[in-house]
Amino acid sequence: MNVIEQVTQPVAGQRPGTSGLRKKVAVFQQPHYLENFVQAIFDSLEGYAGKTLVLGGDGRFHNLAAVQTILRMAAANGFGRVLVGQGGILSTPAASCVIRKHRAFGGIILSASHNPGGPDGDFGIKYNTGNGGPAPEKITDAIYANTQKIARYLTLDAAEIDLAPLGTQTLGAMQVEVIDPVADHAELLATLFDFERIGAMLRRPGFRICFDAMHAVTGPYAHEIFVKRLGAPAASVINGVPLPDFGGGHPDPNPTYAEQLVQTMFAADAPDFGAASDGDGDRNMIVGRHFIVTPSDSLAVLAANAHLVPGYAAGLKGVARSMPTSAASDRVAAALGIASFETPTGWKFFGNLLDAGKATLCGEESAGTGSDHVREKDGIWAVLFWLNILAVRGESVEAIVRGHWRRFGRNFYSRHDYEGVDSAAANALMAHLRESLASLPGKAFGAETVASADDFAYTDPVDGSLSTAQGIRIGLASGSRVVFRLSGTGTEGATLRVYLERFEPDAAKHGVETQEALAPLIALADRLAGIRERTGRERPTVIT
Ligand code: VG1
Ligand code: CO
Repeated sequence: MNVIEQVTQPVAGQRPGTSGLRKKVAVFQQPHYLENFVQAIFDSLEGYAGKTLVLGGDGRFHNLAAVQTILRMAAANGFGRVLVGQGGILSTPAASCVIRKHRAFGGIILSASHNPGGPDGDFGIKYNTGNGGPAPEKITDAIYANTQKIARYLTLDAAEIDLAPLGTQTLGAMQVEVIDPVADHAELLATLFDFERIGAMLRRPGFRICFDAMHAVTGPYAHEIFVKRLGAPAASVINGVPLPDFGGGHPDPNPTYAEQLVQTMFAADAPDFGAASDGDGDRNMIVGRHFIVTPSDSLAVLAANAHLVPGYAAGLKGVARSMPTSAASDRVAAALGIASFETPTGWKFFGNLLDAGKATLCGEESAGTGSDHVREKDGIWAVLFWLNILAVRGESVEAIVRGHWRRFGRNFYSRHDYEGVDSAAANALMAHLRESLASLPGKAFGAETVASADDFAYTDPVDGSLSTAQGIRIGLASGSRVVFRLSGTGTEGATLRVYLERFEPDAAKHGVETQEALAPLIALADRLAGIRERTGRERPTVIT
């Protein structure tokens, strides 16, 4: 079988964002586009000859073609073995688990996560290192630099691999092992949670759950774990068949896009517990009967109840959250006497803290929670964590969250997204904020006074690396805050994210509706940044 050295030239715009490279499918289908990026990944690595690569994706349109391309390139570049999920499928947390368990050199995950799929949708690719986590900025910067000077890539003149049967095939000198995408992950999760107790709860007549896989990758994982292993009725999983276009939906588990789940959970005969996950299975949305749990609160509740869960009963080393995530988990960490960390947005920043044993739980306001069991956020893990807590405490989701607020106070929190905004207008808005930072402290806006204003910069406490320009933070004298960021995962125009947070210690005021509780902050954010004027939008596209 012949290795082909294909001449190519750089394509502009292959800089990885918050989580890998994401573009429209049509962009990825251009000649050499995917190949250039994959070769740029390999060229940024050293010492992989003869080693194992993990490969899989969320099953979206173009997944299968991309898997075949990458298999040929991995063989031509000298990998010894590829572990590929059956049918080209691996959820992001499962890929992380497989990399770690089989001590692979690294892995390539094909996903644009929560972005829509299909021929007109998005595709994505990212590289994870041997710890199972997303490549740190040092590597993504090197990949990007390689894409700008690439002149050739290596591939193989070979037939396609059959991804249906489990087992080993050869491709040139390389072995391709088609693996069960669910088995390793399910086995790991079973070591962390009390499956007996959760199973007993799920099989109890009268207790019902609804898990919405959104026609994305978690369908098979949910069937295996919730239905087969834990004994929940099959009807507990909805939209459980992965589809290349996610059934035309937007696989982002939030109150806007997970409409069917929200309707189910707010019906008169709603189940006791509801959840959803995203395209690649790393996010989670938790819903009680008539009650939505915000992701920031979810992280705090998991931390406060971790001692009830077998895998975490020995205690947490620390809790880490991304900067825009609410400080609710910090309050729990303080009460537990453990460290809390504030990192930039994106899971890659948690890797060092987890590897160094500084943090056990991590979370982001964007519906991502995870732990040191893998190096990615993990949707099914978060659902099992909640189910374990429910099984032990025997209370409703709502009662647990309200009790949490009474004990720790409530961090009212919301994120307002303005999607598909004109890029120039969004950049101008951010530039204007950056320019005004120095003049803001001391300024009064109605009842609020600005106490601090900066552009978040993060020095990694483990390797000392510095990441700058990670979001504008406006801290108010009252303790409330507003954060502005531009999304790094979109493929069309810009998405402005405005994060709003206010702490309320008084339990008598915890029942106020969130948007109402945050109304003065919402108005302040608009005055500070000129959102409506600059974007031409009267209101956000999505509120979470
Ligand atoms: C978003 C979220 C961020 C998350 C990232 C990847 O990034 O805000 O918290 O880590 O998506 O999640 P951004 O740059 O668009 O704000 V996933 O599930 O799409 O891989
Ligand atoms: Co995701």
